[in-house]
Amino acid sequence: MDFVQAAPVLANQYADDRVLRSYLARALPARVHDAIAGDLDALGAHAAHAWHAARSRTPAEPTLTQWDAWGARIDRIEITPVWREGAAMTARYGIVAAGHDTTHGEFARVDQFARVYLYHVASEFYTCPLAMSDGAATALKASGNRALIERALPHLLARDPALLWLSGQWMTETGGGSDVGATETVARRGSDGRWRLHGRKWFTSAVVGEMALTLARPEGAGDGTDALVLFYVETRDADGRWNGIRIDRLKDKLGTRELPTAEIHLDGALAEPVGELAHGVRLIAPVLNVTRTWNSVCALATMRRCLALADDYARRRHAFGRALIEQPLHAATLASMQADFAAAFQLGFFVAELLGRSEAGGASEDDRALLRLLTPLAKLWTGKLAVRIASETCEAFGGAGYIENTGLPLLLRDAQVYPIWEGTTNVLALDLLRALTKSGVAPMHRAIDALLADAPAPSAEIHAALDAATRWLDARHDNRDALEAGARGLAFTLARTFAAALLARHSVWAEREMGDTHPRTALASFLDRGLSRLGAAGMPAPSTPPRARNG
Ligand code: MFK
Repeated sequence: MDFVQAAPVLANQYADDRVLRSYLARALPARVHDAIAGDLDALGAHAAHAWHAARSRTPAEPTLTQWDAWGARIDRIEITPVWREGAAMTARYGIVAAGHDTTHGEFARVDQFARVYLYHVASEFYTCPLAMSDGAATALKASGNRALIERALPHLLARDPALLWLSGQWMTETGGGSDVGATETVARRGSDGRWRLHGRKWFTSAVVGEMALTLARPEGAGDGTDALVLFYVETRDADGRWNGIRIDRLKDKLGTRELPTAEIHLDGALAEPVGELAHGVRLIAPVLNVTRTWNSVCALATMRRCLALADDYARRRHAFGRALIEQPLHAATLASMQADFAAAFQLGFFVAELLGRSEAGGASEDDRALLRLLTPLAKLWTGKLAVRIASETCEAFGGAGYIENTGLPLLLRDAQVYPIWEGTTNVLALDLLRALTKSGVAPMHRAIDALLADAPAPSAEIHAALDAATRWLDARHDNRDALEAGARGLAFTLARTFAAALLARHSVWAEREMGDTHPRTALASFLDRGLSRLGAAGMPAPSTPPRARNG
């Protein structure tokens, strides 16, 4: 008989996830934990079932039909079977609604992001429009626009699939991906007093949504970011026809191929300003910060999926006379991936805690400053880490990791979106500098002092890394080019340092309350690789542009 290798098996992804369960046991009061555990268990079972179901069918992709048989422009998008289940799953488990539900007070966001984390991979990136819907709900609330709040929020936060709306966030244009100030879409106000939008949006994820928030420049307004206005658009009119929107094509992407990301033209789309007729980026910032937190949590979900598969496989696969997990080098490789994940998990969910506390009105000034500082840090670090862990996971399966229908290459391709979506690593490192100009690094010092109060062992190393980052910043405070050139190294150092402090605090709790030494082991492995990344990837800024070779 030819040998046939057994495939990896996923267990219930809630029951089997020590890091998630241990975190929730510490972070949530028992009453909240008990209230949500049933839903988390069901989502964990769904995650395992969906993984195995996906391996036994041909992958599906959305399709666009632009014309009907008679030549009428219809722009109909057929979504995939998993996406067709998305509204029911979202409504049933409150994947968006839970974050805005006041029942659990400041813990609403931890509750919600635990759901997002368990649902994400199984959803086949249905979480992307959910992230934007959550961002839109958050931005509309912040705008105080009563009419739009009353119109859209009952749909965005619906727990009935028939009422649920998805929202897009249309920012990216051909001339402005990161540089949103280069937006060319024009807003014209007609004699009827209504605004209509004209222009091309180049990356509109979730064009199948019922609404979108988008930026446009009123005709005659000046250049740059400040003149942009935030508009609310409903994608279809009362008869179900497109609202002055043409779908040019669906993107041919490296990954996230179940997600219908489109290029569109706005050709007189009726729109309503969300707030003042300027400062649109400031008004859309709540969307950015919420979707960046979704990005972090979804990156964590991919890491966890990779580790669950690699760990299971390492127990099934034998080579050189023993299971892979018994091979010291393979075990050490998996352990270091697990340690990075355990630290990043603490950071991603700490941001969720801060967001929930801030929205419930219980945040201190330091909490708000930390939320602003840690949101880009968590996003940029988890994005990069997900790609590295997905790549290592493919390698941990040897040749099988390179074979499409194992599902493993998909994890790697999909992971590559995390460092790109919602701001690249560099954009986020620069956003960290923007946030530091407001609060400085002092809130991080105070928070780390508090986190380490009970965790004496690694505290010197963590304090030393934060002090070095502070000195690095002080030495460059009047040299913008040097600050920008080293912003990545600074960002990775601060992310790793804060995550280490969070993991240190958690490890003390886990050992004392649960007799669980796993977090302490993870922390030791994480610290082994050092916290500082100052100077890494910080290429000096050229003082003059490099000269063309033959020029
Ligand atoms: C499954 C995972 C879920 C993920 C969902 C994925 C959906 C995917 C769809 C997309 O990828 S959508 C496109 C994402 N695009 C970006 O993220 C844009 C990247 N560019 C930036 O983030 C720039 O930093 C930004 C456009 C926000 C700002 O650039 P500017 O033109 O240099 O703006 P400026 O003048 O610094 O800031 C304007 C105002 O916004 C300032 O406020 P004030 O007017 O009060 O001074 C800033 O402080 C404020 N601001 C900017 N970023 C902020 C912010 N405020 C709070 N938080 C921030 N992050």
